[in-house]
Amino acid sequence: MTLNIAQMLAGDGVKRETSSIGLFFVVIHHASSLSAQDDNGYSDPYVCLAYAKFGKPAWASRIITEDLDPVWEQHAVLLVSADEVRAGEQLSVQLWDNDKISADDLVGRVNVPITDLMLKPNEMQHRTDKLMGFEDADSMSGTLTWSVGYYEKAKLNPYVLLAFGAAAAAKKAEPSLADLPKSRRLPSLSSC
Ligand SMILES: [Ca+2]
Repeated sequence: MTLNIAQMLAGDGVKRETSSIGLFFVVIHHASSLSAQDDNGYSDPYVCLAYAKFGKPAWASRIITEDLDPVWEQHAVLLVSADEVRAGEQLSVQLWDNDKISADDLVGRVNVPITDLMLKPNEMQHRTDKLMGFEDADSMSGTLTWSVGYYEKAKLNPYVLLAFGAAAAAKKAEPSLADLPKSRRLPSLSSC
């Protein structure tokens, strides 16, 4: 699997991209023993990712029709900003049953505090979680197997910003920079 993180980020707004501190890379593998939400004894499950408290759904998987053990093997990227950390956000992985003529029904969800996921940056964790309902006390049938990793955003090198004429951004990245002698402000690009 080839990942082009820069390309994935390019689809999002520039403002969010610059205020982000990192990203979650999520792979939705499969679910097992889901509850049947339709009269035919099946569900038509799909997965949504969102921040639990304040976020709108940020990503949705494809819908798999009439399947209680669906396999997705789809990946998604969610940006993380300091706002989410300050708010004590949780990453919410929600399974829904698609319905054509009525509102979709919850099949189950997994909520994980993002600070827990940030404890081990830059590596993927493979996990299988029991599904919960809307309330933490509500148990739903089935499990979700997925992987998640927090990847820190690379810090911009202020010397490179200076070399490209972005003095204000360089000063923001490294406030002491303006005090350096001029000869030290123009390094070769090989110092990146
Ligand atoms: Ca359905």
